[in-house]
Amino acid sequence: MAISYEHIKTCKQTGARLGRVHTPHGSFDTPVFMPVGTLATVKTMAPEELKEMGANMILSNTYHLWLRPGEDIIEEAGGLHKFMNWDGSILTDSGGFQVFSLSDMRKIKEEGVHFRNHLNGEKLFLSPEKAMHIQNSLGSDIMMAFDECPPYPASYEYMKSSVERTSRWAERCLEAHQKPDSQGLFGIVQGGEYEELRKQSAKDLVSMDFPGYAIGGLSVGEPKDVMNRVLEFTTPILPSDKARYLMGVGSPDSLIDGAIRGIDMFDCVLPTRIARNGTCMTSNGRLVVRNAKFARDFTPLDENCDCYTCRNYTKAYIRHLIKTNETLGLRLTTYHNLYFLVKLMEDVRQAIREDRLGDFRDEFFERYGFNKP
Ligand code: PRF
Ligand code: ZN
Repeated sequence: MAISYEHIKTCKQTGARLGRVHTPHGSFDTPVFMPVGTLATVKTMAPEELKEMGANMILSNTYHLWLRPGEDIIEEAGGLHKFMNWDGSILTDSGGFQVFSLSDMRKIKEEGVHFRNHLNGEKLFLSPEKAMHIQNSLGSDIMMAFDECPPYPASYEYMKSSVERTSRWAERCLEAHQKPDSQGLFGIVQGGEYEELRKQSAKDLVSMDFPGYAIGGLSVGEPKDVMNRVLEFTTPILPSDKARYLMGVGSPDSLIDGAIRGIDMFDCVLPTRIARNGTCMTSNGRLVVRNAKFARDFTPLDENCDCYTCRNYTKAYIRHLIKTNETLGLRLTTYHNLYFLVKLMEDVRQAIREDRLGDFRDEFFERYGFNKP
Protein backbone atom coordinates (compact mmCIF):
# COMPACT_ATOMS: atom_id res chain seq x y z
CA MET A 1 0.00 0.00 0.00
CA ALA A 2 1.46 3.36 -1.04
CA ILE A 3 -0.30 5.47 1.59
CA SER A 4 -0.88 4.76 5.25
CA TYR A 5 -2.31 6.73 8.16
CA GLU A 6 -0.85 6.35 11.62
CA HIS A 7 -3.10 7.55 14.40
CA ILE A 8 -1.17 9.13 17.26
CA LYS A 9 -3.79 10.52 19.59
CA THR A 10 -7.27 11.96 19.92
CA CYS A 11 -7.86 15.32 21.65
CA LYS A 12 -9.85 14.63 24.82
CA GLN A 13 -11.46 18.06 24.66
CA THR A 14 -12.69 17.91 21.03
CA GLY A 15 -12.13 14.52 19.39
CA ALA A 16 -9.68 16.00 16.85
CA ARG A 17 -7.08 13.54 15.54
CA LEU A 18 -3.31 13.86 15.67
CA GLY A 19 -1.68 11.56 13.14
CA ARG A 20 0.93 10.99 10.49
CA VAL A 21 0.49 10.15 6.82
CA HIS A 22 3.22 8.11 5.14
CA THR A 23 3.75 8.46 1.38
CA PRO A 24 6.46 7.28 -1.03
CA HIS A 25 7.94 10.81 -0.75
CA GLY A 26 8.06 11.06 3.02
CA SER A 27 5.69 11.57 5.92
CA PHE A 28 3.78 14.52 7.30
CA ASP A 29 1.94 15.20 10.53
CA THR A 30 -1.79 15.80 10.52
CA PRO A 31 -3.98 17.83 10.67
CA VAL A 32 -2.14 19.44 7.76
CA PHE A 33 -2.72 22.26 5.29
CA MET A 34 -1.51 21.56 1.73
CA PRO A 35 -0.54 24.56 -0.44
CA VAL A 36 -2.01 24.44 -3.95
CA GLY A 37 0.26 24.28 -7.00
CA THR A 38 -2.32 23.98 -9.78
CA LEU A 39 0.11 24.25 -12.70
CA ALA A 40 3.02 22.35 -11.09
CA THR A 41 4.03 25.46 -9.14
CA VAL A 42 2.74 27.04 -5.96
CA LYS A 43 2.47 30.46 -7.57
CA THR A 44 5.57 32.61 -6.86
CA MET A 45 7.18 30.07 -4.47
CA ALA A 46 10.27 27.94 -5.20
CA PRO A 47 10.23 24.41 -3.72
CA GLU A 48 13.05 25.34 -1.30
CA GLU A 49 10.87 28.09 0.14
CA LEU A 50 7.96 25.70 0.68
CA LYS A 51 10.29 23.26 2.42
CA GLU A 52 11.75 26.03 4.56
CA MET A 53 8.33 27.16 5.79
CA GLY A 54 7.52 23.57 6.79
CA ALA A 55 5.27 22.39 3.94
CA ASN A 56 5.79 18.69 3.12
CA MET A 57 2.78 18.07 0.93
CA ILE A 58 1.38 20.08 -1.96
CA LEU A 59 -1.55 19.69 -4.31
CA SER A 60 -1.66 19.86 -8.09
CA ASN A 61 -4.31 19.38 -10.75
CA THR A 62 -4.94 16.70 -13.34
CA TYR A 63 -7.10 18.93 -15.52
CA HIS A 64 -4.62 21.80 -15.82
CA LEU A 65 -1.56 19.60 -16.38
CA TRP A 66 -3.42 17.49 -18.93
CA LEU A 67 -4.10 20.66 -20.98
CA ARG A 68 -0.69 22.24 -20.37
CA PRO A 69 1.99 20.93 -20.80
CA GLY A 70 0.32 17.49 -21.24
CA GLU A 71 0.85 14.47 -18.99
CA ASP A 72 3.07 12.81 -21.64
CA ILE A 73 5.68 15.57 -21.28
CA ILE A 74 5.62 15.28 -17.50
CA GLU A 75 5.96 11.51 -17.70
CA GLU A 76 8.88 11.92 -20.08
CA ALA A 77 10.52 14.28 -17.55
CA GLY A 78 10.38 11.44 -15.03
CA GLY A 79 7.12 12.40 -13.31
CA LEU A 80 5.74 15.49 -11.64
CA HIS A 81 8.18 15.47 -8.69
CA LYS A 82 11.18 15.58 -11.02
CA PHE A 83 9.54 17.94 -13.50
CA MET A 84 8.98 20.60 -10.82
CA ASN A 85 11.96 19.77 -8.58
CA TRP A 86 9.78 18.93 -5.56
CA ASP A 87 10.83 15.85 -3.59
CA GLY A 88 8.07 16.13 -0.97
CA SER A 89 4.65 14.51 -1.33
CA ILE A 90 2.15 15.50 -4.01
CA LEU A 91 -1.61 14.98 -4.17
CA THR A 92 -3.38 15.48 -7.50
CA ASP A 93 -7.06 16.30 -7.79
CA SER A 94 -8.82 14.27 -10.46
CA GLY A 95 -10.04 17.01 -12.75
CA GLY A 96 -13.72 16.42 -12.03
CA PHE A 97 -14.12 19.51 -9.88
CA GLN A 98 -12.14 21.73 -12.27
CA VAL A 99 -14.29 20.62 -15.20
CA PHE A 100 -17.38 21.53 -13.21
CA SER A 101 -16.04 24.88 -12.03
CA LEU A 102 -14.13 26.12 -15.12
CA SER A 103 -15.70 24.91 -18.32
CA ASP A 104 -19.04 25.52 -19.94
CA MET A 105 -21.29 23.36 -22.00
CA ARG A 106 -20.56 20.23 -20.08
CA LYS A 107 -22.64 17.11 -20.58
CA ILE A 108 -22.48 14.51 -17.86
CA LYS A 109 -22.93 10.99 -19.17
CA GLU A 110 -22.44 7.63 -17.56
CA GLU A 111 -19.15 7.18 -19.46
CA GLY A 112 -17.74 10.55 -18.35
CA VAL A 113 -18.02 14.29 -18.95
CA HIS A 114 -18.00 16.04 -22.31
CA PHE A 115 -17.03 19.70 -22.07
CA ARG A 116 -15.02 22.49 -23.65
CA ASN A 117 -11.46 23.51 -22.88
CA HIS A 118 -11.70 26.71 -20.80
CA LEU A 119 -8.72 28.17 -22.72
CA ASN A 120 -9.63 27.65 -26.38
CA GLY A 121 -13.11 26.11 -26.58
CA GLU A 122 -11.86 22.79 -28.00
CA LYS A 123 -14.08 19.74 -27.26
CA LEU A 124 -12.75 17.48 -24.52
CA PHE A 125 -13.80 14.34 -22.69
CA LEU A 126 -12.76 13.22 -19.22
CA SER A 127 -13.71 9.90 -17.64
CA PRO A 128 -12.69 7.88 -14.59
CA GLU A 129 -10.28 5.86 -16.78
CA LYS A 130 -8.74 8.96 -18.33
CA ALA A 131 -8.34 10.71 -14.96
CA MET A 132 -6.55 7.62 -13.62
CA HIS A 133 -4.34 7.35 -16.69
CA ILE A 134 -3.28 11.00 -16.41
CA GLN A 135 -2.60 10.76 -12.67
CA ASN A 136 -0.61 7.55 -13.19
CA SER A 137 1.52 9.43 -15.73
CA LEU A 138 2.01 12.35 -13.32
CA GLY A 139 3.12 9.96 -10.56
CA SER A 140 1.53 11.81 -7.64
CA ASP A 141 1.66 10.13 -4.23
CA ILE A 142 -2.09 10.53 -3.71
CA MET A 143 -4.50 10.47 -6.63
CA MET A 144 -8.16 11.41 -6.36
CA ALA A 145 -11.10 9.48 -7.77
CA PHE A 146 -13.07 11.12 -10.58
CA ASP A 147 -16.25 12.48 -9.00
CA GLU A 148 -19.07 14.89 -9.64
CA CYS A 149 -19.26 17.92 -7.36
CA PRO A 150 -22.84 19.20 -7.81
CA PRO A 151 -23.60 22.88 -7.19
CA TYR A 152 -25.21 24.12 -3.98
CA PRO A 153 -28.10 23.86 -3.59
CA ALA A 154 -29.04 20.76 -5.60
CA SER A 155 -32.31 18.84 -5.24
CA TYR A 156 -32.40 15.58 -3.32
CA GLU A 157 -33.33 13.70 -6.52
CA TYR A 158 -30.44 15.14 -8.50
CA MET A 159 -28.00 14.57 -5.66
CA LYS A 160 -29.12 10.96 -5.26
CA SER A 161 -28.49 10.08 -8.89
CA SER A 162 -25.20 12.00 -8.81
CA VAL A 163 -23.96 10.18 -5.70
CA GLU A 164 -24.84 6.84 -7.26
CA ARG A 165 -22.90 7.74 -10.40
CA THR A 166 -19.94 8.96 -8.35
CA SER A 167 -19.89 5.55 -6.61
CA ARG A 168 -19.92 3.75 -9.97
CA TRP A 169 -17.14 6.04 -11.19
CA ALA A 170 -15.14 5.27 -8.04
CA GLU A 171 -15.33 1.54 -8.86
CA ARG A 172 -14.06 2.27 -12.35
CA CYS A 173 -11.21 4.36 -10.92
CA LEU A 174 -10.07 1.47 -8.71
CA GLU A 175 -10.25 -0.82 -11.72
CA ALA A 176 -8.27 1.52 -13.98
CA HIS A 177 -5.56 2.48 -11.45
CA GLN A 178 -2.30 0.94 -12.71
CA LYS A 179 0.11 1.71 -9.86
CA PRO A 180 -1.47 0.93 -6.48
CA ASP A 181 1.95 0.07 -5.02
CA SER A 182 3.42 3.51 -5.62
CA GLN A 183 0.34 5.77 -5.73
CA GLY A 184 -2.58 5.79 -3.29
CA LEU A 185 -6.09 6.46 -4.61
CA PHE A 186 -8.59 8.29 -2.37
CA GLY A 187 -12.36 8.01 -2.78
CA ILE A 188 -14.47 11.18 -2.54
CA VAL A 189 -17.68 11.28 -0.49
CA GLN A 190 -20.41 13.46 -2.02
CA GLY A 191 -24.09 13.97 -1.16
CA GLY A 192 -24.46 17.69 -0.54
CA GLU A 193 -26.20 18.58 2.69
CA TYR A 194 -28.32 15.42 2.72
CA GLU A 195 -27.48 13.12 5.62
CA GLU A 196 -28.90 10.01 4.01
CA LEU A 197 -26.94 10.56 0.79
CA ARG A 198 -23.68 11.38 2.57
CA LYS A 199 -24.07 8.17 4.54
CA GLN A 200 -24.85 6.18 1.39
CA SER A 201 -21.86 7.69 -0.41
CA ALA A 202 -19.52 7.02 2.52
CA LYS A 203 -20.79 3.43 2.87
CA ASP A 204 -20.38 2.74 -0.86
CA LEU A 205 -16.81 4.03 -0.87
CA VAL A 206 -15.75 2.40 2.39
CA SER A 207 -16.87 -0.97 1.02
CA MET A 208 -14.42 -0.42 -1.89
CA ASP A 209 -11.57 -0.09 0.64
CA PHE A 210 -9.65 2.99 -0.51
CA PRO A 211 -6.40 3.90 1.34
CA GLY A 212 -7.97 7.26 2.25
CA TYR A 213 -11.19 9.25 1.92
CA ALA A 214 -12.00 12.80 0.93
CA ILE A 215 -15.11 14.79 1.65
CA GLY A 216 -16.04 16.75 -1.46
CA GLY A 217 -18.95 18.99 -2.35
CA LEU A 218 -18.41 21.38 0.56
CA SER A 219 -17.30 25.01 0.55
CA VAL A 220 -19.44 25.45 -2.57
CA GLY A 221 -21.56 28.28 -1.17
CA GLU A 222 -23.36 26.59 1.72
CA PRO A 223 -23.50 28.27 5.15
CA LYS A 224 -20.80 27.33 7.64
CA ASP A 225 -23.10 25.43 9.95
CA VAL A 226 -24.14 23.20 7.03
CA MET A 227 -20.50 22.25 6.46
CA ASN A 228 -20.00 21.51 10.15
CA ARG A 229 -23.15 19.41 10.33
CA VAL A 230 -22.19 17.41 7.23
CA LEU A 231 -18.77 16.70 8.74
CA GLU A 232 -20.38 15.65 12.01
CA PHE A 233 -22.47 12.95 10.40
CA THR A 234 -19.93 11.90 7.75
CA THR A 235 -16.56 11.47 9.50
CA PRO A 236 -17.87 8.90 12.04
CA ILE A 237 -18.69 6.53 9.15
CA LEU A 238 -15.17 6.72 7.74
CA PRO A 239 -12.63 4.16 9.00
CA SER A 240 -10.47 5.59 11.80
CA ASP A 241 -7.31 3.99 10.40
CA LYS A 242 -7.45 5.93 7.10
CA ALA A 243 -6.72 9.61 6.37
CA ARG A 244 -9.64 12.02 5.83
CA TYR A 245 -9.28 14.97 3.53
CA LEU A 246 -11.66 17.96 3.30
CA MET A 247 -11.31 19.30 -0.24
CA GLY A 248 -10.98 22.99 -1.07
CA VAL A 249 -11.23 24.34 2.46
CA GLY A 250 -8.59 26.73 3.82
CA SER A 251 -9.96 29.61 5.86
CA PRO A 252 -8.44 29.54 9.35
CA ASP A 253 -11.80 29.08 11.09
CA SER A 254 -12.75 26.14 8.83
CA LEU A 255 -9.38 24.47 9.34
CA ILE A 256 -9.88 24.50 13.11
CA ASP A 257 -13.54 23.52 12.94
CA GLY A 258 -12.73 20.75 10.43
CA ALA A 259 -9.94 19.35 12.62
CA ILE A 260 -12.35 19.31 15.57
CA ARG A 261 -14.68 17.16 13.44
CA GLY A 262 -11.98 14.61 12.61
CA ILE A 263 -10.44 15.96 9.39
CA ASP A 264 -6.72 15.30 8.77
CA MET A 265 -5.94 17.07 5.48
CA PHE A 266 -7.00 20.35 3.87
CA ASP A 267 -6.12 22.32 0.73
CA CYS A 268 -7.25 25.65 -0.68
CA VAL A 269 -6.12 28.38 -3.07
CA LEU A 270 -7.33 30.99 -0.55
CA PRO A 271 -3.99 31.93 1.13
CA THR A 272 -2.07 32.18 -2.15
CA ARG A 273 -4.90 33.83 -4.09
CA ILE A 274 -5.63 36.58 -1.57
CA ALA A 275 -1.88 37.14 -1.09
CA ARG A 276 -1.57 38.13 -4.74
CA ASN A 277 -4.11 40.88 -4.32
CA GLY A 278 -2.47 42.15 -1.15
CA THR A 279 -4.56 40.51 1.58
CA CYS A 280 -2.77 38.86 4.48
CA MET A 281 -3.88 36.49 7.22
CA THR A 282 -2.63 37.64 10.61
CA SER A 283 -3.21 36.64 14.22
CA ASN A 284 -5.57 39.62 14.49
CA GLY A 285 -7.57 38.81 11.36
CA ARG A 286 -7.28 39.75 7.70
CA LEU A 287 -5.12 42.71 6.78
CA VAL A 288 -5.36 44.46 3.42
CA VAL A 289 -1.80 45.69 3.05
CA ARG A 290 -2.70 47.70 -0.09
CA ASN A 291 -4.70 49.98 2.16
CA ALA A 292 -3.56 53.65 2.28
CA LYS A 293 -3.39 53.57 6.05
CA PHE A 294 -0.25 51.43 5.82
CA ALA A 295 1.73 53.88 3.66
CA ARG A 296 3.89 54.87 6.64
CA ASP A 297 3.54 51.72 8.74
CA PHE A 298 7.08 50.45 9.26
CA THR A 299 6.06 47.39 11.30
CA PRO A 300 5.74 43.79 10.04
CA LEU A 301 2.51 42.30 8.63
CA ASP A 302 1.99 40.41 11.89
CA GLU A 303 3.95 41.21 15.04
CA ASN A 304 3.39 37.60 16.20
CA CYS A 305 4.82 36.05 13.02
CA ASP A 306 8.45 34.99 12.63
CA CYS A 307 8.34 34.16 8.91
CA TYR A 308 10.96 35.39 6.44
CA THR A 309 8.66 38.22 5.33
CA CYS A 310 7.82 39.43 8.83
CA ARG A 311 11.43 39.22 10.02
CA ASN A 312 12.68 41.40 7.17
CA TYR A 313 10.02 43.67 5.66
CA THR A 314 7.47 46.29 6.67
CA LYS A 315 3.86 46.86 5.70
CA ALA A 316 4.84 50.16 4.06
CA TYR A 317 7.41 48.44 1.82
CA ILE A 318 5.16 45.49 0.92
CA ARG A 319 2.29 47.91 0.18
CA HIS A 320 4.59 49.84 -2.15
CA LEU A 321 5.62 46.64 -3.98
CA ILE A 322 2.05 45.44 -4.40
CA LYS A 323 0.83 48.86 -5.58
CA THR A 324 3.61 49.04 -8.19
CA ASN A 325 3.05 45.44 -9.35
CA GLU A 326 6.53 44.37 -8.30
CA THR A 327 6.76 40.58 -8.21
CA LEU A 328 8.65 40.58 -4.91
CA GLY A 329 5.48 41.91 -3.26
CA LEU A 330 3.51 38.85 -4.41
CA ARG A 331 6.25 36.56 -3.16
CA LEU A 332 6.42 38.16 0.28
CA THR A 333 2.66 38.08 0.92
CA THR A 334 2.38 34.52 -0.45
CA TYR A 335 5.21 33.34 1.78
CA HIS A 336 3.62 34.94 4.83
CA ASN A 337 0.09 33.57 4.21
CA LEU A 338 1.31 30.02 3.61
CA TYR A 339 3.56 30.20 6.67
CA PHE A 340 0.60 31.47 8.69
CA LEU A 341 -1.49 28.38 7.83
CA VAL A 342 1.41 25.94 8.21
CA LYS A 343 2.09 27.44 11.65
CA LEU A 344 -1.63 27.45 12.52
CA MET A 345 -1.75 23.71 11.86
CA GLU A 346 1.36 23.20 13.99
CA ASP A 347 -0.43 25.04 16.80
CA VAL A 348 -3.54 22.90 16.23
CA ARG A 349 -1.44 19.73 16.50
CA GLN A 350 0.19 20.97 19.69
CA ALA A 351 -3.23 21.78 21.16
CA ILE A 352 -4.42 18.23 20.32
CA ARG A 353 -1.33 16.80 22.06
CA GLU A 354 -2.28 18.81 25.14
CA ASP A 355 -6.05 18.08 24.95
CA ARG A 356 -6.94 21.78 24.67
CA LEU A 357 -8.03 22.34 21.05
CA GLY A 358 -11.41 23.66 22.23
CA ASP A 359 -9.73 26.39 24.28
CA PHE A 360 -7.34 27.09 21.41
CA ARG A 361 -10.32 27.52 19.08
CA ASP A 362 -12.03 30.00 21.39
CA GLU A 363 -8.89 32.09 21.85
CA PHE A 364 -8.05 32.04 18.14
CA PHE A 365 -11.59 33.00 17.08
CA GLU A 366 -11.64 35.85 19.58
CA ARG A 367 -8.34 37.28 18.33
CA TYR A 368 -9.02 36.71 14.64
CA GLY A 369 -12.41 38.38 14.92
CA PHE A 370 -14.62 35.43 13.94
CA ASN A 371 -16.79 36.01 16.99
CA LYS A 372 -17.68 39.56 16.00
CA PRO A 373 -21.22 39.97 14.67
N1 PRF B 1 -14.30 17.19 -5.77
C1 PRF B 1 -13.03 17.24 -6.29
N2 PRF B 1 -12.21 18.27 -6.04
C2 PRF B 1 -12.64 19.27 -5.25
C3 PRF B 1 -13.92 19.27 -4.68
C4 PRF B 1 -14.82 18.18 -4.94
O1 PRF B 1 -15.96 18.09 -4.48
C5 PRF B 1 -14.03 20.46 -3.93
C6 PRF B 1 -15.20 20.93 -3.16
N3 PRF B 1 -14.90 22.02 -2.34
C7 PRF B 1 -12.80 21.14 -4.10
N4 PRF B 1 -11.99 20.40 -4.88
N5 PRF B 1 -12.62 16.24 -7.08
ZN1 ZN C 1 4.85 36.52 8.49
